[in-house]
Amino acid sequence: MVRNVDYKCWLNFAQMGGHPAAKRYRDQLDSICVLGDGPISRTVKEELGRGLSELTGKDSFAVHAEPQAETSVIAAVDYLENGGLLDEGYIVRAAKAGDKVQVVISSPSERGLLYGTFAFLRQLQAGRGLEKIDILENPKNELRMLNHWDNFDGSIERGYAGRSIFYNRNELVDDLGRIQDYARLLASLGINSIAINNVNVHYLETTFIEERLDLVKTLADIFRPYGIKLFLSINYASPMQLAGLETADPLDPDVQQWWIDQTAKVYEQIPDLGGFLVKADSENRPGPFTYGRNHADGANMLGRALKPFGGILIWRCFVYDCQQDWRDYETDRARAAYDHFYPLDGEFDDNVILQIKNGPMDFQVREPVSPLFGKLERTNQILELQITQEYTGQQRHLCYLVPQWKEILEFDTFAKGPGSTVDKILAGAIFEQSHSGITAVVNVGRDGNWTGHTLAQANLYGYGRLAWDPSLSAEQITDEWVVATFGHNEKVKHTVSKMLLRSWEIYENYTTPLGIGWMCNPGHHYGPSVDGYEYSKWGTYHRADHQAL
Ligand code: GCV
Repeated sequence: MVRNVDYKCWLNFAQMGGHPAAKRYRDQLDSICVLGDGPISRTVKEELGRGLSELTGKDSFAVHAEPQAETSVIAAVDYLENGGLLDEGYIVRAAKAGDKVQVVISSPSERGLLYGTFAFLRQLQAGRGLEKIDILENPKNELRMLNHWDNFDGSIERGYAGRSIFYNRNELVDDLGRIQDYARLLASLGINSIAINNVNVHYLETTFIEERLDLVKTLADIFRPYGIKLFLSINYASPMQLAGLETADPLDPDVQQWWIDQTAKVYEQIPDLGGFLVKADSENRPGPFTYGRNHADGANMLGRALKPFGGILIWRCFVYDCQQDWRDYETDRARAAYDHFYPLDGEFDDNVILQIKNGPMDFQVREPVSPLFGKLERTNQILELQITQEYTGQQRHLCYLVPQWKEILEFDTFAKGPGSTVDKILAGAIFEQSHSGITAVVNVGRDGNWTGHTLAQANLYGYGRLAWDPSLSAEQITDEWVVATFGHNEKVKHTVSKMLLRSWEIYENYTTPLGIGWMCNPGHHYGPSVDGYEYSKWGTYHRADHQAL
C-alpha cells in the first residue's frame, strides 16, 4: 500500500523529534499502566504506548500491571473522583511523585479514557510542560458524527480524494488496516458515530440490512475498540425491494412488522449499532409522501422498530421539489425544509432526530443559517455540515471551512432571548431534547494523504474539534492542527495558519461573491459559472440581474 508522508495526519507524533520538550518528556516518562481489559482499554494501552514512543523516540515503555508510585502515566476508569464528568468526559492531571511527575487519566467510561489519552498526547504535541497538565473536559455535543457518502461499488458521491476506503466492487476493501487507521484518527477527535454508506441508498446498498450484514459486522468490529458506533443509511422502500411487499406505507401493519423483524435481525448481528439514517422524499428517493403520509409517520415507524434496541433514527430535512420550473416564482426551495418540518414540531418520537443542513439551500459557499434552528422547540435535532468540498473547490482549492462553521455555530437565533446560539441548541442547552449533536459529510478517500489536498486534512480535524467543543476558536484549532501535522517551525506555523484562515473568504470572492449562491457548473459543481444553475429544474436560482441582487 502506498502511504504518503502525510498519511498519519495530525497523529504525526514523531514531528516532535527536534523539540526541546520531546527531550524533557524522554527523561520524564518511562512507564504506563492502563487498568481494564475491555476492547477500548486495550486501544488506550496501544495508543498511549505508541504515541509516547513516537513522541520521545524511545522504543518502548515499561507496562505496569498495577499503578505504582513511579508509574509515569496511569489511565483507569474512575481512578480519580469524577465529579462533574459526563460519561465521555475525562480528567488528565499531573501530580508530583517524588522527583518525577505522574500523569493520571481518569473517566467514568473507557471511551472517555480514550479521549483523555488523545487529549494528553495533544498536550505533549503542543510542547506543554508535563507538570502543568490539569484538564477536565466534557464533550459539548452528545452525538459527534460523520456521514460517508460511499457507494458499495467503491465510488463516493461528492468524493474528491479517491475511491472509498471501505468498499471496492461491491465488497469490502482488502486493506482493513487502513480502516483501523481511520478509526484512530476519528477517535483522536472524539467522533463517536459514523454512517457508513451514502444517504442515496441504491439497489445494492439496500442489502446492507439483510444479506450483507456480514460486512456491516466486520466494520462494526473494527470501529468498536475506538468507541465509534455505526449507523446505516437505509432505503425507505426496503420492504418492497427486499421482501416484495407492495407498499412502503408507514401506516401499513405489514410494513411496520417487516421493519420490526428486520431491525431485530440487524441488532442480532450488531447489538451496538447506532441506528438508521434516512433520506426520504428527496431528490427522487422514496418516502412517505408517496402514500399521503407525513415525515413524522415515516420516521416514527422506523424509530419504533429501533427503540427496543436503544437505536436512534436520524431523518434528514433535505426535502424539496427537484423538478421545478424556473419561471415559477411561488415554489421557493429555500423555504422547503422549514415548510415541511416546522408544522411537525413535537410529533417525532424521542429516539428520532432530525438532521438539518446548516443552510436552507445546500452547502453553498455562504448561506444564512437554516430557519429550523430556533424554531423547532420540541424535536431532537442535529446540524449537518459538509466537510467534503462539493461547492467549495473540491479539494483542489484551499478552502478551510472552520471559520464558516464558527459563524454558523455562533449564530444567535434569539429563540429564547439573546444567547440562543446554534451551538447551544445543538448541545441541548436551549430546548429540551433527548438527543442532540452534530454531523458532517466527510472528505476522505483512498488517496495516500486521505483528503486529496493535504491541507484539506485540516477541515476534518477542525470539524472533529468543533464537534467536541464548538467554543474553541478557529485560531486555536488551526494552530493545533499545523503543529500536530507539520511540527513546531514558527515560519511554517505562521504561513500555513494564515493561508488556511483566509481561504474561505478568498474562495468566496473568486467564485460566488456578494452572498449569491449557486454560481457553479451544474452537476459536478466545480468552477464558477454565473448563470450555471439559473434555468434548471433544481430550484437553485439566485435571480440576480442588472437590477438587483
Ligand atoms: C447525497 C446535494 C448533493 C448530492 C447529495 C445531496 C444530499 O444535492 O449534490 O450529491 O446527495 O445534496 O445531501 O442528499
